[in-house]
Amino acid sequence: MEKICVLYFPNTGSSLNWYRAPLGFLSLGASLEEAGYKTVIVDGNCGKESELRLLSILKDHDVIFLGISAMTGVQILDGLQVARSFRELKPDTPIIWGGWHPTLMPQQTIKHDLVDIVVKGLGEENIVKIASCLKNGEPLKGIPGILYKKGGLVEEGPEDKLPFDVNAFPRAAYHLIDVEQYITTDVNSRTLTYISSRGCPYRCGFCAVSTVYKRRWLRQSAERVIDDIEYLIKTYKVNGIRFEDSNFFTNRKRVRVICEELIRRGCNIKWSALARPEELLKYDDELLMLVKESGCNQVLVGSESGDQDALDLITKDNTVEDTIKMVELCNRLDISLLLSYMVGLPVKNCKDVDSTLNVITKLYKEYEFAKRGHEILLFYYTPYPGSALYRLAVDNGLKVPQSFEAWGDWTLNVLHSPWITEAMNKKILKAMDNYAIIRFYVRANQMIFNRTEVLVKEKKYFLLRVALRLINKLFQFRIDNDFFSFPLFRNIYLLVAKSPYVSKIISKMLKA
Ligand code: B12
Ligand code: SF4
Repeated sequence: MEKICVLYFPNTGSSLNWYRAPLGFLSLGASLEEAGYKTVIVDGNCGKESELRLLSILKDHDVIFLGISAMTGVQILDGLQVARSFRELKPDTPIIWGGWHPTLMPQQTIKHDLVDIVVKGLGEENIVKIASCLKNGEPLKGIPGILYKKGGLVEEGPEDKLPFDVNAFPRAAYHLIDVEQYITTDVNSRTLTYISSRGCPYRCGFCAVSTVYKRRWLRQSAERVIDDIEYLIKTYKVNGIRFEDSNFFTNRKRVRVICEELIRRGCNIKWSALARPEELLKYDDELLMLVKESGCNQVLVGSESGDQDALDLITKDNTVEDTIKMVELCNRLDISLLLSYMVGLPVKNCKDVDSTLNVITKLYKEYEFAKRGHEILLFYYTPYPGSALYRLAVDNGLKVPQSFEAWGDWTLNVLHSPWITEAMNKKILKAMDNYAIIRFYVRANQMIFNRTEVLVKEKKYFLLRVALRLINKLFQFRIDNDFFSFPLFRNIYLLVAKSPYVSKIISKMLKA
């Protein structure tokens, strides 16, 4: 029987709209395949079938290892559940954990019974070395960036160095997943996710990226990026790319070549990417027009807070005004925006809450958010391991989980800031509710009217169109008048968001 490597990407507990390809595993899978190892990826986000698929694969194959990825939070719990079943089926096969959480808390992670090896940081090179040792029955000694158990003790390999050239990694192995399951209508009717760089040169105090990547930004060349995108267009008929880079716009020269080549090669796609406002604000008009012309139709910004003291505390190196200027810029370019904010930072008198809610209200009212399809996400500040602010919070008495498993409950939807009063929290929850309703209307508006030309033309959806137009008028009235009580449409939102039947019909319609 052929020996295979199995990679399991645990369920993230996210809604349908956040459905993305497991890019880390596509990259690991490509490296393993290049080295001659047959690799299977199972994604726990693809419904009940993934569990059955995993079981049948395990029954029919000899497995070299099971690899599991985990961000801090619910992925740990789903990953452990799968690891438990795996251990029963294949008690002698090692279970390797990697990804953000094991990288940030390796010592605690390796202590768990269902963890045999921890890989820290980028896994492309070490996973191949581990596969080779396991397949040939050789010791793991000397492999950099890993922790493993031997005779009941934990051994650690030498410090791993960050790779200097991510271009050397083979192209992400999209063929290892059923790509159709990951096509969304995010930025165009057939949108797929892709990443063109790793890491980030900035130093935001709440974020672990700068810790893991030591403030380095590892980028693929513009040529490599365009070749990959052309491949995705040709192979999967993709017409939209969502770049998952922490910062896409950092290097102007690279952005220019990517945009020029997208146009020159006639790629004809729409795309979205993450940006820091002050980076884009420095672009000249000609480059901005190129960005727009090459298909950029959405920019995602971590605005984080509407309070300057909070932004300074998290060393965002950005101002509240930068976000507002960014909104003005995107309105001028007709590019939609997704702004992400958080409240509950450890600032004096919790003043970040009011300032942030005020800025969001101002943006909704004064900058045509609904009409332009701009969206705002509001989260609680959640201290994540590996960040400077986390260390500060722990020093100041923050109670953090004491085991790998316990980190499974650490999510953005739970308030972790003891300094937020109950009254203040009520206000935040109400705002979160209102923004969720607003986001639903903005999205429905965008998807039905702007992104799916077919639907707009089809007569049979006439009534749906009229209904949505009316809902949108009402919703603008609500924003303008701060009127969110009587949440009739919230129920519609919940019905659409939660009912698998309704969301199935909607996604079918949108893909039509
Ligand atoms: C896409 C994404 C998501 C998607 C994930 C779905 C998917 N299919 O990928 C969604 C939207 C669901 C998501 C949710 C969340 N995310 Co997120 N997400 C990202 C993002 C933007 C890209 C991830 C990615 O694809 N990277 C590209 C691949 C190539 O890199 P990689 O995943 O790191 O994988 C490499 C290594 O980590 C390693 N590796 C990974 N897994 C494994 C497993 C094994 C066995 C081995 C050997 C190696 C290995 O090798 C891979 C190749 O080098 C990153 C930021 C970023 N740019 O990386 C944030 C990021 C990972 N998310 C983060 C956070 C905080 C979250 C959320 C908590 C909240 C939020 N606001 O998004 C939730 C958590 C959900 C949960 N607990 O389950 C943090 C992670 C912090 C942490 N401590 O975990 C990041 C770094 C963002 C940040 N700047 O803080 N996220
Ligand atoms: S929040 Fe974004 S810009 Fe700031 S360090 Fe993290 S990845 Fe970089």
